[in-house]
Amino acid sequence: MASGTWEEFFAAHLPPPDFEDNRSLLKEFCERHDQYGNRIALVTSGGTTVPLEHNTVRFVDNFSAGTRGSASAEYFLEHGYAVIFMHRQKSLEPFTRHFSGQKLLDMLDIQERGPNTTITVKPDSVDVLAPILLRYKAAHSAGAILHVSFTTVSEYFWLLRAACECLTNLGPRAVLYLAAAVSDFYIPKDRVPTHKMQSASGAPVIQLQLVPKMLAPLVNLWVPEAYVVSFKLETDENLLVPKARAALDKYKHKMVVANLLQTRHHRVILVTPDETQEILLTREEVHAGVDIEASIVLELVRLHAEHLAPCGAPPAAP
Ligand code: 9Z3
Repeated sequence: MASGTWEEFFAAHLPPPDFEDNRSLLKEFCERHDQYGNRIALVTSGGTTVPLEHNTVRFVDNFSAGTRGSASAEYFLEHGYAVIFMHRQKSLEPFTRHFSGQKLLDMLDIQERGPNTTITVKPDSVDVLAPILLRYKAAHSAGAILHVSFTTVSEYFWLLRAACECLTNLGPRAVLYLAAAVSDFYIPKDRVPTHKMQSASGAPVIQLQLVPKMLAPLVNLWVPEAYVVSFKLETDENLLVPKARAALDKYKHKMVVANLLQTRHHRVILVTPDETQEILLTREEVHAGVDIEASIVLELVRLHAEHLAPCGAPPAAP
């Protein structure tokens, strides 16, 4: 089934309730960093949902834990970029990603002596916690990171377009790193029931419609000068590079990071108009907890600097 246009999608879906607040935050953040000539990376992260009911009990989800986006955001900060971290609510976030589950509580000791309770970090955990805490504090006290969150696919698109509108003034200093796993399908609003679907009514027949490809207006209209990087997720190796290259040919942006669901944490392929470059972690590196995102972002920062060089911009901060 053919998809509607992106204009029709925005016309049919109201902006989320917190949209104006987020738009003001994005505007302030971009204007402040633009003033200083900083580079900004918009990192999208996590999966979008497609609600099956307006009062949503059930939804279709896109797979993504937010590992790629949250780790990459940290590396962009390390390279001197300001970061807009646009993420699925409750997916992994920069810095706190290191302490998911019970990890943080396991690092603490508690002593109860009479009315005084003291909580301390276990001596052998200080070495783990300190460097992360320092980087976290530095990023936040410098106002270098802004978090905005989405849940549904339409919330994602409203935020993405608003972020682009604010980033467009930065021209080529803006990087868009679109790692979020975005649904290709949705249910048109007028076919979504208000209340929870009842099993007594029998098995529901749900027809999904194609989401319009937002990369086209994004690259051509919203941020025509930005350095745009999209991600291609496949499960079949044979489709991976051909589909990544097809996307690059179609949308004419700067890079597609291609990855397979099964191997995404230790292998990616960077596809640019000029080359196809594989990044592969060794077994030892995986074991030692090396983030593949460090290498992806390093290469991206290098290419972005090359792209900026003709504009006379200084190289990225180390
Ligand atoms: C990705 O391919 C990301 O690398 C992952 C990261 C979602 C695999 P995790 O968050 O996983 O570390 O668990 N993102 C893009 C997925 C996507 O929706 N791509 C679209 C497609 O493949 C194009 S924009 O068609």
